[in-house]
Amino acid sequence: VQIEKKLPRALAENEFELFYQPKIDLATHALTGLEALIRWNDPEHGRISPASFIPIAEDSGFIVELGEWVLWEACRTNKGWQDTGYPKLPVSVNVSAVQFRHPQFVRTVETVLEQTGLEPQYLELEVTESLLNDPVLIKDRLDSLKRRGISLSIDDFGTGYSSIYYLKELPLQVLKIDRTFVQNTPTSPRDNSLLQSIIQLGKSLGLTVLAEGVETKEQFDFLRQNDCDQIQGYYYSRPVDSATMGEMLRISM
Ligand code: G
Ligand code: G
Ligand code: MN
Ligand code: NA
Repeated sequence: VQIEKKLPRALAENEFELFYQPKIDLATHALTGLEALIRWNDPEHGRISPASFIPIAEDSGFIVELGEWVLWEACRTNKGWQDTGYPKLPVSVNVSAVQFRHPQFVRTVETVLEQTGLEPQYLELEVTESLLNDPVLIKDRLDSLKRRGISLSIDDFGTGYSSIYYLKELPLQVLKIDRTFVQNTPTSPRDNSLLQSIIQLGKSLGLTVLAEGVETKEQFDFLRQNDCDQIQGYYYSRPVDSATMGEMLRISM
């Protein structure tokens, strides 16, 4: 109740900020993209994790407005980096199911791209498996985003409930393996073979496979040896603020 009431004012007062975490190609070690992750700088309590306020914003419906702000901010910032002359990379934005189901969602995405001037291939949307249980609505919407050139990822893969049928039928490009499947590799043989199977599943479906939560060199090497395409995780970089991200882009040239 407390947080729910504070969210709209926090947005008006500019208390939200986007951090960015790089995605890395396993074969070349090159930067392949950035994930935008929201942070709340509360003047009273300091930095509050999205894990504690996103579910509240989803319940109250405020996520629609907050999610729109995230889209604007991520696209505007990415366009700014491109205009500075930094390498052009896609930025990915997490989209909650409530936000994705909103009738104006596709229109909002189009408006943001038009107004910021960011080309659609530089925006990627991350949706979770829970969304896939509404296949009719979802397929239409994913199709129209795909037609516009926006890339779509399935986030936290393995933690929700997904039907292989929908993974096959829906226009998705990237499968992001949840970090719980990575954390015990390569020391747990059981987890190793599970992770190998998920990578193979993703590849069989023609998807780019990214492993989340990679923290060690051993995990990195294991994933590379097992055909995973990309990683994200503390091993390469924590999520960083936009100034730090800009600096990482600059030195990557
Ligand atoms: O960044 P972090 O480690 O703390 O993220 C915690 C959770 O919050 C993750 O599940 C992440 O997907 C989610 N999250 C972060 N930023 C956003 C956002 O902009 N929109 C939505 N819907 N979820 C986000
Ligand atoms: O749900 P989603 O995958 O969007 O959320 C990403 C979350 O994972 C963010 O909270 C981010 O801070 C966190 N994260 C990113 N890299 C690592 C990592 O290497 N280890 C752990 N434990 N968390 C990570
Ligand atoms: Mn994500
Ligand atoms: Na995830």
